[in-house]
Amino acid sequence: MKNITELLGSKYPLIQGGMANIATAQLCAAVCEAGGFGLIGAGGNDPEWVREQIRACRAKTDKPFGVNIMLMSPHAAAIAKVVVEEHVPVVTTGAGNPGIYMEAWKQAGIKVIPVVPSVALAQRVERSGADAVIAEGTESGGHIGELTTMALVPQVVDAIKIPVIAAGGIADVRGVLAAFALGAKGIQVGTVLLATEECPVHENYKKMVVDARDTSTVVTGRQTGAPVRVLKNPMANEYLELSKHGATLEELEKLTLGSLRRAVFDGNLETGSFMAGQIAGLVKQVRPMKEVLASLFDGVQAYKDRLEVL
Ligand code: TUI
Repeated sequence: MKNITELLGSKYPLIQGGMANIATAQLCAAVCEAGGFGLIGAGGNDPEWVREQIRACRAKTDKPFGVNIMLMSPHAAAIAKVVVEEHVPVVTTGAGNPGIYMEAWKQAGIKVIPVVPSVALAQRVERSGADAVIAEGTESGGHIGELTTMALVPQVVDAIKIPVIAAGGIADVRGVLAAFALGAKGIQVGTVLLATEECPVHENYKKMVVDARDTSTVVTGRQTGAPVRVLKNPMANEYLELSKHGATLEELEKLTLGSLRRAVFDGNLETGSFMAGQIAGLVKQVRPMKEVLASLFDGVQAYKDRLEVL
């Protein structure tokens, strides 16, 4: 079996999360230059924005990088064409089943790595030709599934033959080792990348992550069928309060409209949705990207040797 660094063409077996509105050419190139595998996160943006970001990233790095397609986006089908036209080598997908695009992507030689929240979807995407999967636990930030990383990863590993990349709750050497102990061949991270000098979010977003504790995240949108993990703030509290009192879908959607952009671009602490994972409490300072990625992998062997196993 090909290992993940060969599949991706990166130094480390680390893939960057999709991170809508955050994973621009700037973040993607910084991840690649630091030895990880970066992505342009299409999020809810239109296809031409994605094309521009791909081209902007190519001007910043000669390393390979991919595109993450959020399948709930109304632009998903058009972006699925852009990645073929722009000869993007790797596509990751989130928030749905990429089945209908697989044939075109495989024909174009694109490596496809869907995010899966369950064994059933992992098996389905393996059958339709996926090259690997990202098993993402509910600890993650943003749109999430039900299962924890600890429960999901080994069950997916046992159910399929293609490599599994673990995601959700990983922010240091211990998380990396745990992922590999569960049978993963690589990791995907998001939250730990928010607290990097290169990450193009408002300073308030970085401060929210650095100041977070273990219990600082909540899940909004459980009732609407699109659960999203965010850092607690007045916006999240109001959302939860409204949904507890039987607010309609429309009222809830009105509240969240544009809230991710308000967090990322304006740093609006009251009305922004600051998506982040449960591991935010472990992230204590803003550091250069190279330092963050090196800190995830450089001490792995030493930590493994010190592990007391039973
Ligand atoms: O997609 C993510 N994380 C995201 S997407 C996003 S943008 C957004 N904003 C507001 C509401 C909704 C989305 C922010 N964060 N992670 C990957 C992920 N995929 N998590 C869960 C899933 C998933 C869920 C169900 C993947 C497939 C799936 O399949 C259902 C099916 O069709 O079988």
